[in-house]
Amino acid sequence: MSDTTLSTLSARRVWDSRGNPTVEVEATLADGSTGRAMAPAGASRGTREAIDLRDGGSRLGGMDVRNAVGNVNRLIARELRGMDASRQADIDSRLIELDATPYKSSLGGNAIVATSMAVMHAAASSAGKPLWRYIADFTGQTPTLPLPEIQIFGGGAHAGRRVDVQDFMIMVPGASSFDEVLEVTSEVYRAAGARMKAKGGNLGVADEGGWWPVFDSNEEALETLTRAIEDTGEKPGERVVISLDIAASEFGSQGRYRLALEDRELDREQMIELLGRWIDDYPIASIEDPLAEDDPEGVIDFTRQYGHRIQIIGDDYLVTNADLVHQAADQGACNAVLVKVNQSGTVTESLACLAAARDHGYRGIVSARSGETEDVTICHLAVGLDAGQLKVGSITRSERMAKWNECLRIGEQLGDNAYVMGKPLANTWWARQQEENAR
Ligand code: 2PG
Ligand code: MG
Repeated sequence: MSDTTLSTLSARRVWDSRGNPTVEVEATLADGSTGRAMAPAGASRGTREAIDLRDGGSRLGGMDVRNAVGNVNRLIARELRGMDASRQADIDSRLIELDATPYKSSLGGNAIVATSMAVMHAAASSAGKPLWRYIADFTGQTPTLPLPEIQIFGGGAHAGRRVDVQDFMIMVPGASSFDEVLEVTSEVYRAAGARMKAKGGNLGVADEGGWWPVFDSNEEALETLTRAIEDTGEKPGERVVISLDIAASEFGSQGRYRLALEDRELDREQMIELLGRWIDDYPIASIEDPLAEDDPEGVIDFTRQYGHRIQIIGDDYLVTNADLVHQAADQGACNAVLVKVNQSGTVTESLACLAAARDHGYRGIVSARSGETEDVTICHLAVGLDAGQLKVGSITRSERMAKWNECLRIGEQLGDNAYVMGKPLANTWWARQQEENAR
């Protein structure tokens, strides 16, 4: 007989993909079921996202999490004990109430998100279901595999600001299976590596496993990526498209954008014009955070001009916040939202964000952080919520591959429902290209 009463919660310090400490939580229920989850950590963070509790001081760059771990082991464990783990919304409300700050800075976003996810894992285990199935059942969604966005070149805050743009990624909406997406991506990654090698110098990788960006301009990276796609025998824009995360808040504010690599400063209009030129010249289907989070005017203007042509994702701009998604929809900013559980801080708030996106016809992209672990919870969320897309970083490094490989396993469990490719990108550059080709 399953008894989903939460009996114990315990946290430990573990380490993430950047060698920084992070929080792992284990939840145990009265029936003996257990669940475990780890907090990821961002480098390019929105100002309105949940704040991780770090100890400060000189050790470990001030990044230690002893206090956050202590908060779980003492306060959170005591306060949540006896609650029903199958009532995720109640668990998360209690966490929010206990923290009582706008950005979860008192108990720590890291302590809270690991707890929220660990409890969900334990409840799924008690129900005898894989997590994706448990999530689909309690949200009423049809589980489907997401379309991956996979990084080929890293940049911005993930590569010592060697180039301004943060993520140069590809999507393979024309693939017929998740496995085919990974195969095509691996070929493009190799081809891009060969091009970098041919330029001379040593090959390195950025934080999320994409090639280290040794370029003289942002556009050279775009050009190289397009050529790398061609090197694999693909016609860019047909089966394979480009997706960018500009992460513009990292180099822009107050409507001004400083491109350090090219040593020039653009105003809002010039920045939009530059992105527009890229959209015209390259097979770009999606752009994330095209303008800074403090530049709603720019984001709205960009969406008005290009929202019918490409997917425009709000990450730092919307910080996985349902209210901000409603507001963006009212104002005509973005047409998609990045969903990072640790940005909102709890599973329930992330679900609310995706529900808000659905209300407005915005697409949802579940996303990892640049500081990651082997935790694969987000794969199950993307599948169970039928989010449509998943962004995890590159196709190297095990904290990334753990997630892509988990999707392959889930795909086998899903059987016929495993096919979702193409659906989330209707109306994009790629879709229009397909229509034109068909004519
Ligand atoms: C982003 C993420 C992942 P970070 O900006 O989308 O690429 O980066 O986790 O550093 O915020
Ligand atoms: Mg981003």
